[in-house]
Amino acid sequence: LDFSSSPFSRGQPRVGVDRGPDVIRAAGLVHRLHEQGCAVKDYGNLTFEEVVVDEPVGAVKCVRAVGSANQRLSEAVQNVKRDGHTSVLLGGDHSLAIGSIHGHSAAVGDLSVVWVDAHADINTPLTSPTGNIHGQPMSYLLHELQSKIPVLPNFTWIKPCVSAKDLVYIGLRDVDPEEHYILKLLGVKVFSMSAVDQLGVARVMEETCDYLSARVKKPIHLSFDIDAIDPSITPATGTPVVGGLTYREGVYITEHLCQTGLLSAVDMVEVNPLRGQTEQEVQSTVHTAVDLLLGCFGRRREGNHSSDYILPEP
Ligand code: 5AB
Ligand code: MN
Ligand code: MN
Ligand code: MN
Repeated sequence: LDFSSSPFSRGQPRVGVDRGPDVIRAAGLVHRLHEQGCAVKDYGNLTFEEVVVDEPVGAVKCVRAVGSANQRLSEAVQNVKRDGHTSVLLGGDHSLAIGSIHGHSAAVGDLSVVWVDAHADINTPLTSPTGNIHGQPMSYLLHELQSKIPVLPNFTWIKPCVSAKDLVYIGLRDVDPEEHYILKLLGVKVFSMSAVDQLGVARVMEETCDYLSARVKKPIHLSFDIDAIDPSITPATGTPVVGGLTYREGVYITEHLCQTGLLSAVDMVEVNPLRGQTEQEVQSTVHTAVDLLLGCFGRRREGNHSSDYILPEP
């Protein structure tokens, strides 16, 4: 596994989400992955060009900064994938999925994307109610929306690289009307929180993987927004929404995707330590993010042991 972490927050207005990578590291992520037998290379935090003048373009905020940071990130992810490793992105806000998914696809070709989030993040620059790019990343990446995206400064390098049929959402419960229209128009597979309630998480994951591997088995990109989990467990995030996934449902999703053997890149985004009311709220959020990542890379709740373990003789 190779980490690209991106202390980047300009895809949304709240301070602190740029500190996500550092608090996730401080919780011992790399050490715990080592302990479970993963070879981990941590590239440290990417540094981004400072964009001083970044006036809104139409209603969209921080376009130039988001565009240039994601271009940098895309190159980093491409290098990781060309070296044959699994890419892990620690964010930062969810606008970083643009560079992460773009870079992943540029290196390996067609992908399946599993987007776990309270939100669909599929507003176009022209439908966005807030102008925040963390609510828009999927719109830049989908082939089917290409004709709806205006030319934006520092965004011209982005090539749409995901087909609507290769995208599955899990956990949605706060979808803008324009986003709902787009999801229906493109026929995107969505497991909202209602579907999770109805089917249970095990069936949701079975159907997700059946759906994605119906044609060919493509590498999976998991983009996990921590606000998918219920804010009673992960309150330290910028746009919490009640009624989310339980800790166990979240971990089950990661265990299941790990077992497909197809997990090729993972984003863990929107952890914002400054949004916790107490240290306990921050720790609960960060530890959940760590456990979700451990689940992606082999941790099982039944227990694990290495294949060369030998029982000690008396
Ligand atoms: B997040 C909203 N749909 O477009 C918008 O946290 C919220 O990455 C986006 O999922 C939330 O601004 C973005 C209202
Ligand atoms: Mn979200
Ligand atoms: Mn998101
Ligand atoms: Mn959020």
